[in-house]
Amino acid sequence: MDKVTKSAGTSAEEIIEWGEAHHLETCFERAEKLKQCPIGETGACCRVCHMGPCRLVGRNAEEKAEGVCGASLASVAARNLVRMIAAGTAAHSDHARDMAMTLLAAAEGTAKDFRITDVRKLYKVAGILEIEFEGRPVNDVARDVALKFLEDFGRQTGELNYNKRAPGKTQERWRKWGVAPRGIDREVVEALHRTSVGVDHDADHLLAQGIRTALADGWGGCMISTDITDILFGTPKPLRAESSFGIFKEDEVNLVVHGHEPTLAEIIVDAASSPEMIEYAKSRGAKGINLGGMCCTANEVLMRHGIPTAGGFTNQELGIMTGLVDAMTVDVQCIMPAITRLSEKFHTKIITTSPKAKIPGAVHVEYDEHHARETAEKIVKMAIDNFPNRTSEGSHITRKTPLIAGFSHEYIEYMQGGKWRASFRPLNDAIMAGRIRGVVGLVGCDNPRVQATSIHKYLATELIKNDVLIVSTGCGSAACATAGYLTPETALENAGPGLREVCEAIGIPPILHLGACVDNSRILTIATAMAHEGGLSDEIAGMPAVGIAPEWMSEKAIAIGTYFAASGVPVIMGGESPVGASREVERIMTEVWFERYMGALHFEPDPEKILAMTLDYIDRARENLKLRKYEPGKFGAERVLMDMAARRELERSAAGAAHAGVGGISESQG
Ligand code: SF4
Ligand code: MSK
Repeated sequence: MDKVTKSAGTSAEEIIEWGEAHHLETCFERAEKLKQCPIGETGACCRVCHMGPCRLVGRNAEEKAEGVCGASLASVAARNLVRMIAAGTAAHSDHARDMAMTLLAAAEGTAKDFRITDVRKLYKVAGILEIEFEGRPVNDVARDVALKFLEDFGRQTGELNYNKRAPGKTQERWRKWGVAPRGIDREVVEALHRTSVGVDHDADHLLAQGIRTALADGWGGCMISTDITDILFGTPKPLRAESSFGIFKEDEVNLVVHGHEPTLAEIIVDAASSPEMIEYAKSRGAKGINLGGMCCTANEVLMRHGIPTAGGFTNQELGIMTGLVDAMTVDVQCIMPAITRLSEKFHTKIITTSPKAKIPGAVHVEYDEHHARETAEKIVKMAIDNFPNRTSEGSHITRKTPLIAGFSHEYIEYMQGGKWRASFRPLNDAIMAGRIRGVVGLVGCDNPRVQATSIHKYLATELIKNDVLIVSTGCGSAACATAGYLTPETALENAGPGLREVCEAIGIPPILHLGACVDNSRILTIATAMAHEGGLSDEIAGMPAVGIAPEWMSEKAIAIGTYFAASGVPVIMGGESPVGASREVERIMTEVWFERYMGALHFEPDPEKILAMTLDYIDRARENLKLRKYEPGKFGAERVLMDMAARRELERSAAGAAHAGVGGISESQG
């Protein structure tokens, strides 16, 4: 795919061009100026000790090259990958730890601004963790859940609590190959130990620890984080919202929440809508307060409150260049330090909030869960006070696109049968009948090294045309949102005949936005539910399902890709392979992992090849499961899907429907 423009987003590209005309540099120019080191890019550089860095290059490097210590290219490349997995796992899991600490503080009454919002989800989680909940005070149950989760971080032996959520056969594979994760911190520490100078030198053995660490991320850190966030702030259900740069308002205070952690952002949502704050904003000349999001903090508040999103990773500098952002709070992960330098050219205040992350040039307002409201109000006031400093500088883009987000595991189950018949049966049936060819998780970052968001858009378009249902998270969702793909109309216009029928019957888009990066855990539990439902594979492995992160850039994406591969999903990552220097490591991650787990981790820069590989994996899985051969427009017999009206009718007639915790699409509060 030619890189025609820097971004495939129309508004993004307009801002980039405006910035170039005004001599403002962004990641796009820096990516052009700063070429990747070809040795490091392919995993052939080792710098774990000071006899190096050793660059293992040259003809026949695989057979001959060795570092000063004698390390082979395979062990160097494997070590590099395992270190990426460890860092990605640490990022998600440290976030999860903070969520568990917040849940504990809320349950014990020391974090007075937080409470249990979704008691039903709390009870569901308590049930999985084998914690008694019937007849007990909610906060007691929440405290026990938080403590049980915290055990997962420091456990030395045994297995993570949530390993048992995976299908039995998936667990058996992990035990057979010795990769069932024990404790989250233990796996990260052991990965770092084994990849330090002079320890583990067997590529396959090293990569097995990579898998164990990544599984601690997926079935540990990510899943814990998703569940606690749902318990504290509510399990998402579909809502309408908006995306792109037109979400910023000329006459209101624009405050952006950026990063990954939802805790402070949730309280900011509340504070910004308080009458006192709105009155204060008016006293400073604004008509109101407009909250917007960026990256995954955006996804968190979008999923639960419909707060509009300005987009994903590569949009963060562009948002500032609209000239309309009065303040941007940043917590942790995927925050470009360049935003503080750029903000100096505008009036935007960058506010760091995490005790773990400071950026030179930013104002630091430290958050802790015991004083959340105080901190949130201080930040909202700072944004308001900065509104009068706004000048006419900026690109002032007004275009925005509608979207529907908020598809949790629970809602997807509900939408297939209502409260009383919630199940994954209709989805499995639709796959078996060939109406839906397969399912793809289209996830991960957007990246200035390619035409940003273009590969997400290309694959989304082609996959739904081929009757593939897409579930998306993170900046992949933002890419689809800003392109206008997260609406039911997209199914009518672009989806193949089978997928279109399913989407029309249920009233859903063909791309379901499941949340932030940590919410990839929702895909794991959905795949597990499909396995339990029957008719397809009885484990995650063997499903007509593929994971794709076409523009990934973060170490977290490598951890995510690896935990999907080890859970039984073939995964294709875009871009050049970070272990491309070693054929042996690539062989292990594809052939050996496929034999053991029926998952694989491929790296493929060509979007057309990614598409072909994906459809091939799906069709081969269908064949192995002896499902009807996929033919567009030709379907086998299947049960009739309940449409929204039929579902409502069923609920009306059922006793106790008033207590239903999920329902139809609601309007955003954003
Ligand atoms: Fe070089 Fe070995 Fe040190 Fe790596 S560990 S930098 S290969 S000497
Ligand atoms: S924010 S990890 S750029 S998806 Fe979750 Fe986006 Fe990738 Fe960060």
